[in-house]
Amino acid sequence: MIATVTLNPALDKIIILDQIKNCDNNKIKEEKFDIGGKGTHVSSVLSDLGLKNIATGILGGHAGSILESLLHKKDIECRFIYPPNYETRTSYIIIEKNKNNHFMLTEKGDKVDAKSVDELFELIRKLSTSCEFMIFSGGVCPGFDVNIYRKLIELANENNCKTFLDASGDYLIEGVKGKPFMIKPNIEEISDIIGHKPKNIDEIVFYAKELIKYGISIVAVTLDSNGSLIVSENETFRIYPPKIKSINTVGCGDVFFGSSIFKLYHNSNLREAFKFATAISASKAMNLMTSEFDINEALKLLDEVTVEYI
Ligand code: TA6
Repeated sequence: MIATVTLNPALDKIIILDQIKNCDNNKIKEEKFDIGGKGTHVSSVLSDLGLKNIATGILGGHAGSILESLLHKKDIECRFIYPPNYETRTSYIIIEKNKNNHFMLTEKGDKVDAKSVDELFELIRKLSTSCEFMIFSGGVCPGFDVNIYRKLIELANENNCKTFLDASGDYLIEGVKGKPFMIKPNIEEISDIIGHKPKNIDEIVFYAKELIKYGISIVAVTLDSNGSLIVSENETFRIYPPKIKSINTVGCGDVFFGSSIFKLYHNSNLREAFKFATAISASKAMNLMTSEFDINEALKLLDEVTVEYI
C-alpha cells in the first residue's frame, strides 16, 4: 500500500479570464475547483494511473470538504486528521487566456493544535507499518515544528517504509536529515539545501552526489522547462522534455513526482521512471486543470523525451 501525507492541503480554485486590467472590474469567465496541496496532488496522479492509495494529513472546513469529495471521486481512501475549527486553505490559480499567463496565490493555512499534531503522529506510525511507500509533500501549516518532516520520515523509515519528500525552505533542510529514499527539489529548493544558488549543472551534480553519500537514494532536481537532473549512486542523467504549448504549469512538479513514484513502485529502472514522469508532466502543462493529464497524449510524447547520461 502507498500513502501520501499533506500537512497543509489546499483546494485549488482555477479562475479564468481573458485578461487582467489594472484598476478594472475584471469579470471572471469561468471558475473550476481542483485538487491542490502537493501530497494530495500525488494521490490524484497515483489514482489516475490506477494505483490505489491513501491520502492523509490535516483537513477541515468547507474547502476541506470540497477537496475530500474530489479525492473520493478518484477512489482515494481519505484518512485525515480533522482539527477543531480548522479550515483548509485555498490556492487561487489565475489564468489570463489572451496573454497565456497564469499566477498562483496560495493562502498560508490555519494553525493546527497540539492534540491534532499528536494524533497525526499516531496515524503515521500506524500507517507506516502497512505501507511500502510513504510520500511527504508540500507546505506545512503553522503549529508543526520545523523538524516535522524529519521526525515523520524517521518514523516511517524505522518501519521499513520507502519515504519520498518534496518540501521547501527549512522544512526541506530539516527533512533531508531524516534521510528519505528520494527527494525532488526544484532549483530554489536545491539552493535552500546548498545554501546558495548553484552556478551550473556540474555544481548541482556535485551537491546531489553529496546527498547520495549522506544516505538519500535518489535526488531528482526539476529544472522547469529545461527538464530534470536525476542522480543516484549508480547513475546520473539529464532528461529533456518534449516541445509543447504550455497552458498551465501549476501542478507539473507534483505530477512528475507522483508518476515517477508510480513507476518506482512497479520496480521500473530510473531511466524509464523519469522519462515516463517527464511525458506525464508535459501533458499536465497542456491541461488547464492543476491535477489533470491525458495518459494517451503523454504516451505519444514519450518518444520525444531524451536522456543524456553524465
Ligand atoms: O504544486 C502545485 C500546488 O500543489 C498547487 O496545487 C497549490 O495547492 C500549491 O502547490 C500548494 O503549494 P504548497 O507548497 O504551499 O503546499
